Order: sequence, then C-alpha cells, then structure tokens
Amino acid sequence: MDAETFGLFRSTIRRFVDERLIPAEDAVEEADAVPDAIVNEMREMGLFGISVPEEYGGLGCTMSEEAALIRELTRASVVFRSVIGTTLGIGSQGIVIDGTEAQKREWLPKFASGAAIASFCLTEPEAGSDAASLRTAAVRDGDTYRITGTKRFITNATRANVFTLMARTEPDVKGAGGISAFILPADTPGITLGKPDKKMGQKGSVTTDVILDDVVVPAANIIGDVPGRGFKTAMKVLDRGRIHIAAVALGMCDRLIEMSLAYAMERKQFGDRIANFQLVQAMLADMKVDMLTTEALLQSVAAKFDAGEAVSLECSALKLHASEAVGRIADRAVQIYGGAGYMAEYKVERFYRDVRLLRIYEGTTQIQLTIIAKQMIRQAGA
Ligand code: COS
Repeated sequence: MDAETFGLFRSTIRRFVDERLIPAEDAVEEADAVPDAIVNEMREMGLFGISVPEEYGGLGCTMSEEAALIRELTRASVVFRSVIGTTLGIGSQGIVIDGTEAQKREWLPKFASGAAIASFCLTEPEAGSDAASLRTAAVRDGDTYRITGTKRFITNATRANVFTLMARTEPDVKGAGGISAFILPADTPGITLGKPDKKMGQKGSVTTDVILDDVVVPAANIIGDVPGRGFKTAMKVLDRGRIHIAAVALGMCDRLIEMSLAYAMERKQFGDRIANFQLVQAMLADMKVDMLTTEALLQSVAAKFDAGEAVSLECSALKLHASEAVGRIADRAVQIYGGAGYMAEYKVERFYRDVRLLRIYEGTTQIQLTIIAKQMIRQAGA
C-alpha cells in the first residue's frame, strides 16, 4: 500500500473508532456481544484482510503497517479487535507461513474478505503454557485422521468457519515433535462447542471449549502437508501474534492516557484541577513513559520482523513489556479517576479488567521471560 492510501485507510479507521465503536462500547459490554452490523462494517472496510497477501485478495500489510492499524482500532474497546483478531492473526497465519499453495488458494481469499472466520485451537485443559504437552489425538485412518480431544478458551469459536487446530499425530513422540497443525472446517461432524466462558473482562469477545469426538479430517488438511511440524508452525504464529498483541496494548495505552489526562484537567479538588498536583502529574508522566517505550520497541521489532530477521526473543520482550505497561497504565488511570475510577460508568474500571488478559494470552509474562532467557543462553553458547 502506498503511503497516501495507507494514511487514508488509517484515518478511516480512526473515524470509525470515534464515531461508531466508542459510542457502542457500553452496549457491547451490556449485551456481551458485538452486534452483527458492526462486524459487517468491519468486513466492508476490509479489516479482515489486513494481513493476507495481496495475491490472495488481502491488503498485504507489513507487520509495521498492521501494528499501526491495530493500534488505531484498539483506541476502542479491545473486544472489537477480537472480532477480526483470530482471522487476520493466529487463525490464518499458520496457513500464510507454512501452508501449501492449494491451502492458501482455498482459504486465504475467504479470510481476506471476511467470508470465513478462523480460530486458533492450541490450548487444552491440561496444556496451557506447556503447549507441547497437548493431548488431542489425531489417529491416521487411510487418507484421513480421526481427531478426539478438547480445546479450551477458544476465542471466536462460536463465529468460526474454520479452526487451525494442533493435535498429536505421533502418539509415541512426546513433546513438540509429534504435533501437527490441521485446517479443520467448523461444520465437520463430531465438533461441539462448550458454553461461552464467563470472564473477568473483554465482554463481547466470546471464548468456549471446542470438543472433538472422532472428527474425521482429510490428511491433506495438515498445514504444509507434512505431519509433525505443527508445533513449530504454532510457535511462528505466536511470535507474530505477540507483535500484534503489543499493538493492541498500545492502542489501549493511547485511550487510557487520553481519558486520564482529560479527567485530570477537568476534575477539581482543593480548589484546583488535579492535573496541577505533582503526584497526579507523576502518574501521567509515568503513563507517557510506558507508552513511549512500548511504541519505540514495537516499531523496532516490527521493522526487524518485516526485514526478515529472527526476532523470536524480541517478540517475547515486546509482548511482555507492552502488556505489563498497559497494565500499569490502566492501574494509574483508575487511581487518577479516584472513586469514579471504580465505577462502571466511567469505563476505566472496564479497561482495567480488559487489559488484564494481555499479560496472559498468547504466552504469559512468565513464559516470555523463559523464552528470552533460553534464547540468550542459546546465543551465548553459539
Ligand atoms: N519459531 C520456530 N520454532 C520454534 C519456536 C519459534 N518461535 N519456538 C520453539 N521452536 C521449536 C524449537 O526450535 C524446537 O524445535 P527442535 O526440537 O527442532 O529444536 C521445538 O519448537 C520445541 O521448542 P522448545 O523445546 O523450546 O519447546 P518447549 O516445550 O520447551 O517450550 C514454549 C515452548 C514454552 C516456548 C511454548 O510452549 C510456548 O510458547 N508456550 C506458551 C503457549 C502460548 O503462548 N499459549 C497461548 C495460547 S494460544 S492464544
């Protein structure tokens, strides 16, 4: 996309956020659902196609461009981003990165247009941070596999037309090597969904269990058509996803700072606006520093990713920093609002709950630390 077209697209998203999404936030929280009308508008704007290469009908944005657009979008409640997030990110990227040409031709145009929604099924009841211990079994049966198991906390499972699903195809190989990634249409017989989870926050973004009971899928649906590579595919998808999550965090940083500054400049105590008190100023300044360091790190990691550099360590550092930074910013926002910050109508308490998930999904802060340290040790030994 040339700079002018990109700039126009970005301002269109900004207008959509200000005029359509922010005014709808309360209703979405109340109903615990994003209205279909908004999903359709996102589809018409081309938001589902951000990351799909142009040759498959998408906008072919670079990671840096995607991050800038997602930052813009997540000035509104992060649940709007969740509608498109799995399709342009973790649900589709396994196919983009490792899929065969036939798999790309079949699925990517549908993702790009928003005609098909994708979800990512890695986590299981007993396999969260230790993803390589997953137990969902895919047993070879002629030209097919029969899959049985349960996937947990699957975002957009209720909307999904297709799952990117990791299952163990070699029962004797423990750990990462025995796992394959499948493209699994959601209407395949044997798939049922659990009840929507009741969550701390992010109301409007639905997660459920995906239960698989002897689900038959063609062997040709293994991503890349090579069994045993699914864990690595998932890890590559998550590296990229961690940059995306940092952009989500940054959008929320922007919004929380905007709101806190406006409130501090308007709210009066002790005969003066609270923005004039140095202890409040310290909180505002700390928020800004957290935002700027996140912004700088995001731009640098996304640029390296776009240049094709190996940035797994950097993706983890970025995701860790961004998610912790927005957590601190949300905490300070509640503090600046004071009693009002604890009350639902002022919204910051909602964002405080919403951003808590960012430190957990797509790899907890603790997992990011272990990835960083492991890589440091590996690099030192090289
Ligand atoms: N890109 C490519 N390959 C990768 C990779 C990456 N980012 N990370 C690991 N791999 C490869 C390794 O090179 C290794 O391959 P070899 O056996 O050929 O050497 C294989 O994958 C296994 O890696 P590793 O030994 O590091 O796996 P572990 O089980 O020790 O740990 C962690 C993997 C903890 C990093 C992984 O399980 C993880 O990211 N957990 C968090 C999962 C998560 O984010 N869940 C969120 C839910 S999805 S929203």
